[in-house]
Amino acid sequence: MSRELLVTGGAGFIGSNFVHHLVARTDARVTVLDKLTYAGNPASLAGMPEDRVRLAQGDIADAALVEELVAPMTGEDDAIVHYAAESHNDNSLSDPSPFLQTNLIGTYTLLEAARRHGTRLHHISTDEVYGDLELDDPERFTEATPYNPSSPYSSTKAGSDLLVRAWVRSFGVRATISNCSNNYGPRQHVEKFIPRQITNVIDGVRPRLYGAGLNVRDWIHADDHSSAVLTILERGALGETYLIGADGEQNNKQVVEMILRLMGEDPDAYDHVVDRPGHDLRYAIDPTRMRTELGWEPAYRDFESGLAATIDWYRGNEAWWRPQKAATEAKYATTGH
Ligand code: NAD
Ligand code: TDX
Repeated sequence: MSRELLVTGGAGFIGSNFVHHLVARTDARVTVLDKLTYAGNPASLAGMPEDRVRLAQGDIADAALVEELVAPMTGEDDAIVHYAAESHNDNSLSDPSPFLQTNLIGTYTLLEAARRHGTRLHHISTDEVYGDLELDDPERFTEATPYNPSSPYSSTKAGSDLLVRAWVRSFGVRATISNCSNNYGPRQHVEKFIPRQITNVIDGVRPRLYGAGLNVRDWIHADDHSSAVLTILERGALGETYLIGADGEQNNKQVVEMILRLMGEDPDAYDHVVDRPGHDLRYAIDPTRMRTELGWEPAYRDFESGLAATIDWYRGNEAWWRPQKAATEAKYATTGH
């Protein structure tokens, strides 16, 4: 019998990418549990076969609903793959409350269901739990780096990781954790840096760079994140944490200039705007463990060509992003970003 997976947050950017990946590479049957907040979009699951993927709209913090979905998952290989989260740092600075509810209480609710039923759980987290690095720091983040989150978003993700670790140790829950660097690719919400700038340029609006733009992010294509998560599900050791990255460090200024150049515009045609409070300077992942212990390798090795393909996707899929664009920019206008 094929494995059953409960993918939380599967109508968001990275969770939906994982569902596409599963359908193409495995015979798994998938239930997506997603609240369909402003960040969730059922159109991201368009084309998925109905006999393999079903969408349950609901909240991961709804214990009765989670119980109903997890109880029948009795196969040894069945698993919860937990992507659902409030995911945007800027939103967490305006209103932290949904971040505490979803990222902490939601994760707790899933852990309790996994504990009751002995279900495997893989928890998706972020490199932001480690805080930030200096630009010239020779060390990158590893599985041993101490937690030091900066924002309401990253502190609630850090808290969710610690809950998973405690449920492993105290209750023997069969769980793994992955902390990934910044993702890019199709179907990312237009609030995030890369799609915001691409869609601004499509609209004839100048890209907006926070502060001096020297902050560094370690970009990985979402397809590579998905292949890494599937690798951990198949070969990861229970109780362990894996860091996922693809050696993709770029500063924000370089990324904006690359977008403008790839879109046929003057690479200097952007504006510096007010910086993000508490803005992390640099993230960088050392992915050695994924490569040496699990034999995983990223497929996208050239950021510029991955970015060009992402630009093509936004050009060709305006119907997917257009409905969110005006409201997103109206929200940014209230903070000067
Ligand atoms: P996203 O905001 O695009 O998607 C999040 C999804 O979760 C949405 O579909 C939303 O409707 C759903 N959701 C929110 N609250 C919910 C709730 N209470 N119950 C059920 N569903 C709910 O986010 P993303 O960028 O796809 O990130 C997915 C995961 O990956 C998050 O856990 C995030 O912390 C992690 N992550 C993201 C990145 C990145 O670069 N975007 C990097 C590393 C890790
Ligand atoms: O308009 C912008 N201009 C700008 O300069 C926006 C939206 C962002 N930025 C900067 C801030 C960051 O240095 O670009 C960088 C990337 O910003 P975001 O896309 O907001 O991502 P970040 O804050 O780095 O967090 C992302 O990566 C880690 C995801 O949103 C998180 O969910 C993930 O955990």
